Order: sequence, then C-alpha cells, then structure tokens
Amino acid sequence: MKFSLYLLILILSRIGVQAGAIKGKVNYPGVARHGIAVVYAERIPKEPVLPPGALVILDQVNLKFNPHVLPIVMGTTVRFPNSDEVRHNVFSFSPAKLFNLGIYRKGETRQVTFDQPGEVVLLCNIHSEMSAYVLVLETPYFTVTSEEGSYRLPGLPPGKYAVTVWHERFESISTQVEITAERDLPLGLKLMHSR
Ligand SMILES: [Cu+2]
Repeated sequence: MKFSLYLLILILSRIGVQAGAIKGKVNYPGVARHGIAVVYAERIPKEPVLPPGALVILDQVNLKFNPHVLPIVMGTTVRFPNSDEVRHNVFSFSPAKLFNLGIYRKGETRQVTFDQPGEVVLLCNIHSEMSAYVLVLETPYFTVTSEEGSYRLPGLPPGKYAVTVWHERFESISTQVEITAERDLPLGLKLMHSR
C-alpha cells in the first residue's frame, strides 16, 4: 500500500514537470539547402541513457537506404529489411560499430544492436552509390531538421544542456542552453567547416 502510494506520487510528480523546447534553424555556409541535419541535446551533467524499447527500421528500397540519416539512442536494435527486387548487403567500417550483414534478397531482414555512441557509416558492397548514417546518441533528446534546416526539439525538462548539430558534410558544432520554462527557446545554429 505504502509502495503504491509512493509510485503514485512519483508518477504525478513526473507529470507535473514542465518540459521546454528549442526551436530554430540550422544554417550552412553559403548554401540555402543542404539536406537534413541532426540536432541533439545532452543534459549537463550527463545522464545515463535508459535502454530504448522501440525497434527501428532502416529500409533498402529503390537502391537507397531509407532514411539516409537515422539518429537513435544507444542500445537500439535496427532492422535492415531488403524491399528491393535486387540483392543488397549492409556493412560498416566505422569504429562505433563494425559489421557486415552479408548479401540477402527481398523479404529478408537482418538486424544490428548499436551499443557504442558515435557515427556509423553504412554502405552496400553491391551498390557503391548507397550510403546512410546511423548516429548513435547517449540522449533521448534529438530530432532531424527539414531539408531547409528548420527544427523543433520538444520534451526537454528544465536544466542545462549541450546542444549539438551533426551533418554528414560538416564538422559538428555544440553550444550550451538552459531550459527554464515550458516554452520554445529560439536557437539558431550555424555549421562552419566542411569535413
Ligand atoms: Cu545494395
């Protein structure tokens, strides 16, 4: 009885926490349209990430990985179905996750659990033009931008955060913000250097 009361108070106090958001635009040097970026916020001090429940799908369709950029929480299992008539392969040489799923045909699915943080570049050894990025994050607070760079990252409990922008063609940049209220904090972010 005492325990369930404690649980109830805990749940109510969680509901009572107001969450804020950051919102704005990621800008690129010299170009208006540059494809999507990932914006993610890590709490300061850093908090341990909870094991994610959701299974995420990165499809192979029309000779492309879909989505091309996939941010996930560390520990997430990603399924790689093949939805094309042709055979595909998925492999990565990235230090955050080395793997090779071999060659497989339409209707087959293979999967990988990403257990280290970092950028994982995916390639197919049959189609050299195929590529994708899995960004393995130690935070549940992330979003992807529109093609023009607009973003809104909601659900941030009050506190300090390091906000980072990742893009496949630019060096990541970071800045600090403090969320104090249940509102949208405007935050423009500018990528500077190609990589
Ligand atoms: Cu392929």
